[in-house]
Amino acid sequence: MKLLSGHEVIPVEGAERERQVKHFEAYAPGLIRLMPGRWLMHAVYQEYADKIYSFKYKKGDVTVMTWPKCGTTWMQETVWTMMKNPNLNNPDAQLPLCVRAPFIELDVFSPPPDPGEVAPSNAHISATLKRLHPDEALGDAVHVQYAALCPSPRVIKTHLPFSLMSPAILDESKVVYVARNPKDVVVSYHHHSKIVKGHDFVGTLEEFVQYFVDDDLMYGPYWLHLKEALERRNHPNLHFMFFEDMKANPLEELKKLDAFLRTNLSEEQLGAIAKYTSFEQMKTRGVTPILNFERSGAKVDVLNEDIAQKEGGFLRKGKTGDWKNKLTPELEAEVDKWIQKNLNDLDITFRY
Ligand code: PPS
Repeated sequence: MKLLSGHEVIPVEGAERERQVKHFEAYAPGLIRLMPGRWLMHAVYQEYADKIYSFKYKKGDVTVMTWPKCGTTWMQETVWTMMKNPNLNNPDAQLPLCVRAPFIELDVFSPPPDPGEVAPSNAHISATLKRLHPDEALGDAVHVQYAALCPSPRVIKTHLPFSLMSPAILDESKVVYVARNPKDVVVSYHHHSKIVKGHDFVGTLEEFVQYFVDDDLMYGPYWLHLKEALERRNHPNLHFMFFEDMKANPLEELKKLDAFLRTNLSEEQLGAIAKYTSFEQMKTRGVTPILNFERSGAKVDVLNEDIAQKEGGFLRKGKTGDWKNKLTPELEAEVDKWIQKNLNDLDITFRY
């Protein structure tokens, strides 16, 4: 099967599938590779891929694009606040993040249990859709449909690389791309894959690191994702930034974002937004990457609660350099070797 993006869909089979399902118990329904690129996705992605690729962006829309665990949620909240809540008094700020800033490929992680049905974890999105657009029949890609119906300017989240998104995205709208030190990414993604039932990772950190350096994690490969963004770095509608810079000096980064987004905020407003979007304040408000189930009161079972209680939830630590507490010297050497091999062709350096 060929996607509109030109990628060939190759089912993951045999020993590779067995290995993945042994370590990621939630991948039993099937995985696919998209060629070229070897992008790894849930098999169900092929049902949504063309809708995502054909999505019509409008002037003013901003997509926050990152590889998983590079700071999407932080930047979604920051960009949404700068654009829609600059004085921190918009009551819509209480709504779950994915209602305010749709996660365009979230259908892949919450497909309908049966045709015509809505996954319980999508109930709030379909309810919002029905409330705002009572005459609109619900389609099978609820999140794409919801994103399409949200009024512009929209803030949209994706972890997909440029090559799987509309080729017009940068000409018709803006993209904020966030890169993060891969050592912190692998530690954060390991935690995420254990707590989120959509992955259900049951292996060791050593095994997880091996998946990372072999480009075998969901949404992989990390370097190609980054490379596709760096190739577009000079496009005026792309803002490329680092998690580490945002952590070290949020006000400076917000000033750059302000110029990019043309939000024209004062230093005082930006300072207040930097505090409002700090790790501590976002954690207190319960702003999570996927859904605010706790706050919406929905009983949806997406987290392995015991692990989340013991080791932290979605907003785990929010630090730079936490890998130093997690990676053994052997694992660090393994990741360093992989970084050296791949950084050679890219004109960037990572802090920490
Ligand atoms: S996801 O699930 O892939 O969308 O995750 P993503 O949002 O991209 O990245 C999650 C990591 O970002 C941290 N985070 C923050 N750090 C600092 N400040 C703020 N405000 C903030 N918000 C989220 C989050 O804690 C994850 O990193 P780790 O290292 O696991 O704490």
